[in-house]
Amino acid sequence: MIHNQIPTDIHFMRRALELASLGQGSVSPNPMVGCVIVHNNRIIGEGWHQKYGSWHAEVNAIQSVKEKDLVLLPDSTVYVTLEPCAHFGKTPPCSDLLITKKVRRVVIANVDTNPLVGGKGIEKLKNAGIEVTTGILEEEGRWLNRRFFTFIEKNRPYIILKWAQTADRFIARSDYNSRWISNDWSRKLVHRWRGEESAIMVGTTTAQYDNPHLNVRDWTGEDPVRIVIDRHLRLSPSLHLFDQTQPTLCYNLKKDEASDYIQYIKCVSESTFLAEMMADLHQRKIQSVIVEGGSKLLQELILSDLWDEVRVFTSDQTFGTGITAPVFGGILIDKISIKKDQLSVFIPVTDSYKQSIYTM
Ligand code: AOF
Ligand code: ZN
Repeated sequence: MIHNQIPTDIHFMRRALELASLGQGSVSPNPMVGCVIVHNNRIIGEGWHQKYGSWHAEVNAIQSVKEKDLVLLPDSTVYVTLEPCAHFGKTPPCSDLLITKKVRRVVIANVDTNPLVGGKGIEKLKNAGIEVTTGILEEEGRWLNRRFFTFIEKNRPYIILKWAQTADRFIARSDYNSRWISNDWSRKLVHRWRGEESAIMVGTTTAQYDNPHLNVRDWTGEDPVRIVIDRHLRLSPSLHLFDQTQPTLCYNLKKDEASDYIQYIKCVSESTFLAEMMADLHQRKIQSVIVEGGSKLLQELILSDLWDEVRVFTSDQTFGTGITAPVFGGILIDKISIKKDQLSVFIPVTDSYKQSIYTM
C-alpha cells in the first residue's frame, strides 16, 4: 500500500511545488506554499500562497473546490508543500480548516521550522485522526524555500556571494578596476539576480572604487534594499549609493541616524560587527542578501561561515596580478564542487556564454 502510494504522492507533490513557486517574489518573508486536493487520482482543488499577509495555500485550495465536489473532501488527500499552520496569525490555523473539512489524508513535503508552528500542525491533524505523510519531495521543498528556512532557522538572511574572476583568479586589477571580467550576458543575469533578493550588499572599497548604483537596470524587477558597510564613515555622500533613489542601510561604528532613504546603523564593536548586522537585518525582515564584493567582505563572510550559496563567473582572460578572489579554507573556488547545504554555481564567462548552461 505505502509502496504504491509513493509515485502518486511524488506526482501530486510536484504539482503542489509548481503552484508554490508561483508565489516567488510576492510572499517574502513568508514561505512559498502550494496545495493540491486529490480524490481518486483526480485534482479537485488547487491553490497557493499568493501574497504576503493574504490567505494561505490550503485556504485557496479548499476555496477552489467546486460545489459538487465538496462532498468528496472526506475521501480526499491534501498535498501541501509545508506543514499546515497551527497558529492564529494573519489568518486562522490551516490545520483546523483541514480538520473541519474532515479530509482523509494530508501529505507534506516540509515540516515547518517556524517556532510558531514547528510540528504542532502535524500533531493536530494526527490527533484528529487524519493520516499524515511527511517528507515527500522534501529536498525540493527545502530548496524552493531556502531563503525562508535559513531566515527562520539561522535568524539571519540567506546569503548569496557573487563575484566574477579571471582565469588566474583575480577579481580586479591592483587599482581595483574590475572592468572587462564580466560581459553583457553575465551583467544581465546579475541584474535578474538582484531583483530576486531582498537586499544587495557591498563593502567600503567596492562602494568607493566602483561607485555602483546597485539597482535593477538590465532586467525587470524591483530594486533591492542597498546595504553598505562603512565602519568609519569614510565614504563620500556623493556616491550613487547615497542618491536617495533606493532605501540604503549603512552599517558603521560611529552613528545611528535615519532619513527618508538612508539609514545609518551603529554596531557596538568591531569584533561583533557582522553578527550585529545580521541580527539587525533579520529584525528588518530582510530575507535574503546578494553580496557583490569586494574581496575583503566576501572573505570575511566566508571565514565567519555567513554564506549559503556562491555564484562565480570565470572569464577566460588573465590579469597576472591584482586583487585575488576569495578562498574557502585554502581551497580555490574553482576546485570545490557542491557542498552539503552550501551550493556553488560555476558560470564560464566566454563569448559563447549565451549557450553555456549553468547548473544549480
Ligand atoms: C504562509 N502561507 O500558505 C502557509 C504558511 O503571518 P501568517 O499568519 O501569514 O503566518 C505565516 C506563517 O505561517 C509562515 O511563516 C509559515 O510558518 C506558516 N505557513 N504561511 O504565508 C502559507 N501555509
Ligand atoms: Zn496556514
